[in-house]
Amino acid sequence: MIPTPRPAPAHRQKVTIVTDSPTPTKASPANLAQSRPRPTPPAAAAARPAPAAPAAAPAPPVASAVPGSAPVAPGAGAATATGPVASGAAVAPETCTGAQALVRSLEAVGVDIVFGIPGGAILPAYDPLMDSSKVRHILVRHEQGAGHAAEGYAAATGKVGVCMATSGPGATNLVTPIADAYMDSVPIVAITGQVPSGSIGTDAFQEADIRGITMPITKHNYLVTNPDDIPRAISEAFHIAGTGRPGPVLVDISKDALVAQTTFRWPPQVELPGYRPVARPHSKQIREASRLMAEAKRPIFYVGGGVVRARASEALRTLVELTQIPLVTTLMARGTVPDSHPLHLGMPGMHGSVAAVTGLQKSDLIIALGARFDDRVTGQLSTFAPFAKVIHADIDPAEISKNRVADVPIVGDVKDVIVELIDVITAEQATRGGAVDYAAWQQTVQEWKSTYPVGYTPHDDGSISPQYVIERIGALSGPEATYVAGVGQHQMWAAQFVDYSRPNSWINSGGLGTMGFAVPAAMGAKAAEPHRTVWAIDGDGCFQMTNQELATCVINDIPIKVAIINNSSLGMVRQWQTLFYNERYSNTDLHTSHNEVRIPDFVKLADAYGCEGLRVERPEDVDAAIHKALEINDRPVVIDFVVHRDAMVWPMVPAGVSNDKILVARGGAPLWERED
Ligand SMILES: Cc1ncc(C[n+]2csc(CCOP(=O)(O)OP(=O)(O)O)c2C)c(N)n1
Ligand SMILES: [Mg+2]
Repeated sequence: MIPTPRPAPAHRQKVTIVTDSPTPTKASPANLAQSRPRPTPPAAAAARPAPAAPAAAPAPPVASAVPGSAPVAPGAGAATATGPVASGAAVAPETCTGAQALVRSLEAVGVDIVFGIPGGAILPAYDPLMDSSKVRHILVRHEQGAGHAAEGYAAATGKVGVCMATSGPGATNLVTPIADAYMDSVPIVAITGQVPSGSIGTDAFQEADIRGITMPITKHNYLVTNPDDIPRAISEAFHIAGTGRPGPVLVDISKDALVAQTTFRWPPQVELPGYRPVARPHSKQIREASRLMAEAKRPIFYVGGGVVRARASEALRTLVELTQIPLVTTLMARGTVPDSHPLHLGMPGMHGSVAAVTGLQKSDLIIALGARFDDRVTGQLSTFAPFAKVIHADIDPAEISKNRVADVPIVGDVKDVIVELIDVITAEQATRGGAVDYAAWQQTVQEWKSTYPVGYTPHDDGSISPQYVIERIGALSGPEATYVAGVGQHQMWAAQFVDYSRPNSWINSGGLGTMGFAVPAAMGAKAAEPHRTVWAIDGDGCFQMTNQELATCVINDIPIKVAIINNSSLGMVRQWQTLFYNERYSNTDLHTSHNEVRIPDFVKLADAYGCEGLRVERPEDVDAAIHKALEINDRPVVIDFVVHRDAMVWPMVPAGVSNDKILVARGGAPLWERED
């Protein structure tokens, strides 16, 4: 049976709240965008449009709470279904500027680091920021760096990351990281200055309708023009970003609101009547899921990034032990269950392991936990896992049955889902007198795993295999390190050849695939967790997009380690040209290492920034360079690993093709049993 995919629902979990935005004076496209109705998710109580909030919210004497949510520690709980609401101690009302109210609000929600760059419209906020003893501002070199750093901070800790920029170009430079955070459900709050409210809609200097621009790529966004609204907007923004399905929230504040006098009151009254992100999983659905698991002969856990965001890894490991069902972890979920676990089949998808891809493909029951049936996982959707029934658990109802119809949909925090499954299955096992026996299936997947391990063939010309470099970085740095990747071949190798066993130890740009993610995101992760070794495993192409943040790292004492996997080309694109464009290498040559041409010379560049720069060109020197990098902790280290430029990422399912057609090498498909 091949399931028919349903059309995608309108949109995922979003919040619509109207603030006291001024009436635009001009019908510019931007203004029209601002007033366009937002798509409403289907049947999602969490995303029902909320009524307009009053212009100025009266301050209650105690912490207000969003209905259905419980207060938790400030800044904490990115993935909890309930989360921080107007957290922080109540303070006596005090007269101050809107800018001071902003800084006090950030302090009150527990912000410790803001990544940003000042400019005209946000300038008033930077003055009181200088006096804050709680909020450390890290001056980046490009706003994109601020946004990815906020993402790295959030992904490493689970807390909400914060970035700040001025209006116009400052704000538009944040668009890529905001989109990135939206795709990967990363909780960040972006604060931008806006031109004075009286000038909005006039094409004023550095005016851009950033609220309109980011409407489709934020979970929610605000334009605040009344200083009295600043504490509420900040409080709500952090709550929305960090609860339910996490995501980015933008708070755009007009300059006059920052400059004007207000009375700062904390906690503010939160006005989110339509936002109820928590749904406890339905017990009937849990029982139904457990029944399908007991009946299945070839079940498999399809574990996605939602499990990481929900901090559900421990619970998941218990569920896996209890059921003895094999599992796969997606690109976003690496580390949720140790790669070394015998039931772990690896990563599914376009560059997944044969066992993981085929495990899903041949299963009769997929238990999807915090995963979204992304096209990179399913391949050609109509031929994906044709024999499987689907249990799909996700906190965002819009994800369920979006790409693949779920037989048992479960809306809820995936941690609750897992815990409740454990309870029900434990009780069932007690009644039945033991676990369901999946021995035949376990043996089958083990055979795939041992016959087709993810591996590579070293080149025999004395050059370095990129996979070897990454394997050694992982082996010598260990599971407590954090590994952040750019986008391209090196990203896939970093997902394949480092052994992950800790959730949050692997940070990458999965959904958007943003080149330039690694250096700034590693900076954010290291600033958040200075005690950890943080590697940016980057491509020579990606590195050239955001390496300016090495200056930020040097000046702010954020000693990340960068491994440039230098194949002198836009390797992933080149790989496609090799395979699908007759080896016609149109515009993929970067001239960063081959034929002794080094534009730029990464070692000199590292040196110019004040980093330690090293170059490695022979396999026998790889370990020594990694050891040296691990010993240097007073400045960033950049290693230019010059690798073979024709190495390719395998296995591969070509785009748009059935996962049955997985290739382990060029022209090489696995040899299946005849009946398969
Ligand atoms: C901002 C952006 N532009 C373009 C692309 C398309 N793209 C995907 S991978 C890739 C090549 C990356 O080159 P490099 O960083 O050297 O990594 P490699 O594949 O060589 O390891 C390109 C251009 C992208 N993902 N992001
Ligand atoms: Mg490259």
